[in-house]
Amino acid sequence: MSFEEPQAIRTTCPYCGVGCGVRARRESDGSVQLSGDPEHPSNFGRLCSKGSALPETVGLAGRLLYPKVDGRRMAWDDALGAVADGFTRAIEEHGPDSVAFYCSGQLLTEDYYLANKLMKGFIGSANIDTNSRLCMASAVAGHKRAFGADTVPCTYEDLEEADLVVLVGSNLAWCHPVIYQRIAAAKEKRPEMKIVLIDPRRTMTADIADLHLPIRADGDVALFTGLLAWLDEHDAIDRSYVENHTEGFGDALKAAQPASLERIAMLTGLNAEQLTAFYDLFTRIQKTVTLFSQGVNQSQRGTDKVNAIINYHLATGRIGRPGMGPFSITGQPNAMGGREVGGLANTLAAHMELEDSGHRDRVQRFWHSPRIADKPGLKAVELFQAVADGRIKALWIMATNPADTLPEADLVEQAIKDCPFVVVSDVVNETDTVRHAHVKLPAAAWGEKDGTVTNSERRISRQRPFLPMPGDAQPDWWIIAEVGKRMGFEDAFAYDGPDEIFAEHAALSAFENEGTRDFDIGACAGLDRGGYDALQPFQWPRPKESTSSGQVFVDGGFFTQSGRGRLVPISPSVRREHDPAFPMTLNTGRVRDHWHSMTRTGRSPRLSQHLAEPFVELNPRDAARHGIANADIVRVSSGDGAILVRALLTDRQSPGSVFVPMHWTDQFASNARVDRLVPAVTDPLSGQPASKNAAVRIERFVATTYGFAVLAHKPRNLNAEYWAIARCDEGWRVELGFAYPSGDWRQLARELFDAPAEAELLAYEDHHGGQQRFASFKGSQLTGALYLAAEPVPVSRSWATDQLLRTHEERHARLAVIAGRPGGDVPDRGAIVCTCFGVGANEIARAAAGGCATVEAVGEALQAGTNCGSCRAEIKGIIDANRLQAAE
Ligand SMILES: Nc1nc2c(c(=O)[nH]1)N[C@H]1C(S)=C(S)[C@@H](COP(=O)(O)OP(=O)(O)OC[C@H]3O[C@@H](n4cnc5c(=O)[nH]c(N)nc54)[C@H](O)[C@@H]3O)O[C@H]1N2
Ligand SMILES: Nc1nc2c(c(=O)[nH]1)N[C@H]1C(S)=C(S)[C@@H](COP(=O)(O)OP(=O)(O)OC[C@H]3O[C@@H](n4cnc5c(=O)[nH]c(N)nc54)[C@H](O)[C@@H]3O)O[C@H]1N2
Ligand code: SF4
Ligand SMILES: [Mo]
Repeated sequence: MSFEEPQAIRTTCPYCGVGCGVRARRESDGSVQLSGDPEHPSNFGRLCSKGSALPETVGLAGRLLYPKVDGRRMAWDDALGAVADGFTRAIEEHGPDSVAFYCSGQLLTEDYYLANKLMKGFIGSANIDTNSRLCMASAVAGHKRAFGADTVPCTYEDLEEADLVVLVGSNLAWCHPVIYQRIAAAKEKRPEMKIVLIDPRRTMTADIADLHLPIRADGDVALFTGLLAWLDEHDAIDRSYVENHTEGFGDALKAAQPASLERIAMLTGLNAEQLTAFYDLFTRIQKTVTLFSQGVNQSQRGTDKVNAIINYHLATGRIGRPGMGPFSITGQPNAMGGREVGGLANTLAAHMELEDSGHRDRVQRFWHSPRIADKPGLKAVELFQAVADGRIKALWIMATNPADTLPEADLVEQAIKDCPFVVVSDVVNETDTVRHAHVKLPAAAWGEKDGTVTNSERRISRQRPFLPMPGDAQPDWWIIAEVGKRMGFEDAFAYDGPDEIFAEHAALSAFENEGTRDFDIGACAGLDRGGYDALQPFQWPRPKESTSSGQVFVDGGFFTQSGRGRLVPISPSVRREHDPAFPMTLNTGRVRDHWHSMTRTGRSPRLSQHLAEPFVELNPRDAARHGIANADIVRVSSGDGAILVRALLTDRQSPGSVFVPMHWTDQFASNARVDRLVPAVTDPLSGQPASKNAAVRIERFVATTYGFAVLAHKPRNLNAEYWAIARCDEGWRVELGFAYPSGDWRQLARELFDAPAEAELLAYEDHHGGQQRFASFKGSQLTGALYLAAEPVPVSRSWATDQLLRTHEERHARLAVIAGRPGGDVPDRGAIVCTCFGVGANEIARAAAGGCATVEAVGEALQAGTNCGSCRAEIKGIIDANRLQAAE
């Protein structure tokens, strides 16, 4: 997938926090060519399935192209005036705390800096929070407690150098695939390297793990306080490091008691062998990195989990040295940049503290601002509660989709609907949030926008445009600056480009710093447009006139008052009791090929093939107890609501717990927004919601009829209790479930196919088996096929979607579409595993049965897994399953 690159633009992938460098170019026919940037130090040319499919997501269909006020297209000047007026009026009538911004780690640093400057320095409220509250807030709070600053101590090289990598609450294989691949490659080179995975589910990441601990939800605090006690008992504490560089060790150790293996086993759901296996590895192996993600942060005790991890790293001195440290991996492309500019309601720009009057004074002097917020603002969950109860009169949402992704999503959506003035800046025309905005502002999208992002390892990289801005779209920084100017702050928001904002941000990081604050990129303070355009990826800190290596905490050097790293006393947690009416634990998260609310990945046929509908993963034992079979539709309900999703039975899932992905919204399914079920329980320190441990019950949804359709055009309406829609090549695929026997299936087919009454429908009806099938053609082209059955429709999805790509000249070819199964000469690919080359599970299984015993061999035979490599773990799973089958 490489291409001649002389005119390619070097930019950064807009998805995850790995921050891969990308080379992209727009061809004369408008198509986009793209490959990994071999020179970018985060990925050295690699890309995952999502990064590789970026060209499929940059089309203009569905884009928000013009400003709209109350549904009417407006000129920018009018729309910006409406926003400034709306906010100014609310502030005049109800004070600065009656307005709020809700931002996102998908904004660029420059956008984020300005939003924060406008709210905290000029409006004078700290009611600006971001989706990073749902993502990184516990890590931030934990870092501050331990280090006195929000410093991430590790780099990707540390992961490669480590002899032991502990992955906690991270599905790295799917969520940070390129880091996963870097670790997998390091392990292949040094097979003695050990990997431990701590996750209630046996995810694809377990593929590289030497030890998987299927911990009970939120058992982590007990596991890690137990580790601290064990290290003490086994003389594995680095006494001299503890003495010279830390404080609080004694109290932390005391709080960890009692820490008998029996007790830890009871609290974690693990057995003594599993515990000792892990504790023993950690005791023996010095060079250890603990990488953690949302299984840690998104918890009622998320901050405690973070500190329990940092505690054992401090106690063993395994921090600030190559191959060692606690590593909070970031989710969004610019989660880190958002923290740097003080995007959270309780922080100030450049890693300064809102609650420190000296810091407030300094920032105000630097900004020459008329005022500065003097108390922390509302954190995301509280912020939307304040919207709900009418305290917030004007709300501006930028680059995030809270109606889908905040807990108690139905209440959040209602609050947005009821808010007197809502502005949404987005790149798409219709999301579950955008649909309620009074003012819709079209933002420039990835590929069009220009600025910087900071990845998980504190590396700042440029995003550069290679596409023109379509319609009236404008970059977020420009939109914010124009509103700032119209609110009366002309001078403070007069910028000619993102380069000027970045230089100001860099200057603030160095302003009166003198080494007292971790975040210092003073070396960039004097950057001009040329320097900004040429900026190479670099790691902070990078103070002025320094040759800093970008390393932190070498020999201590923490940012606490004493300069010591602080161990925090944490007691092993007590299990939360669940309501007997909702006996199952709901765990939520991500899949390999979708991104959040799917506004981008949902446009890609390639990415939509891997998992094409919302699902619940459940253990076969739980399924049997509830009379649920594979592919049944399941109702998952909590005290807050209910959703309908497809059953996926797997022993990767522990009994008693189910997993539902966060991705499906009202745009893609009838009723699958999982945050509808998640209660607004938050960590008391960080305010981060506990998105991974809700109490639910499951039951089989009794469908009288199931349907599956492939369609050349997106249907206008879908009327079924259950539906889910996904892109496929040259069309759409739809899953259906009906609670009531409908009358007229033929009519339904016509509506779905958008076929006029006179158009011929090919039909097949088997009343005994309850099967009905319809197809319609335009010339030799299939326009729609609908398969209905009394049970989940047994038609190969990949085969059926392929029919949209074929011509069907002969009548028998058309009848084959109705027959709904591949002809003898066309093998069925099965569910698509390798999205880059469209290789299905059946093809891989056949290759495995035919003698391909390794992922490499399958790659040679089918190309599968040879581009981005994101599917390699799944290919290995199929090879292993084939081996087991052969052995039986
Ligand atoms: N494909 C894809 N990649 C993404 C994203 C995406 O949407 N799609 N989003 C990006 C973003 S913003 C983020 S924040 C990251 C998130 O990346 P991850 O945190 O890796 O992803 P999640 O699937 O949210 O959750 C990780 C794991 O936590 C486990 N877990 C749940 N409860 C517990 C627990 O109590 N203890 C432990 N130890 N583990 C638990 C879950 O079973 C799950 O496998 O991914 C980023 N990358
Ligand atoms: N149950 C549950 N809930 C979760 C999570 C979970 O694991 N479980 N994870 C949480 C986490 S970690 C996160 S990060 C959040 C993510 O949740 P969200 O941020 O709400 O999800 P996205 O779909 O990424 O929303 C981004 C929006 O910004 C728009 N957009 C994209 N680029 C731009 C741009 O350049 N400018 C503007 N103005 N708009 C743009 C997109 O079209 C989209 O509408 O979800 C959280 N919610
Ligand atoms: S790992 Fe994939 S999604 Fe993440 S930055 Fe790299 S290419 Fe993008
Ligand atoms: Mo996130």
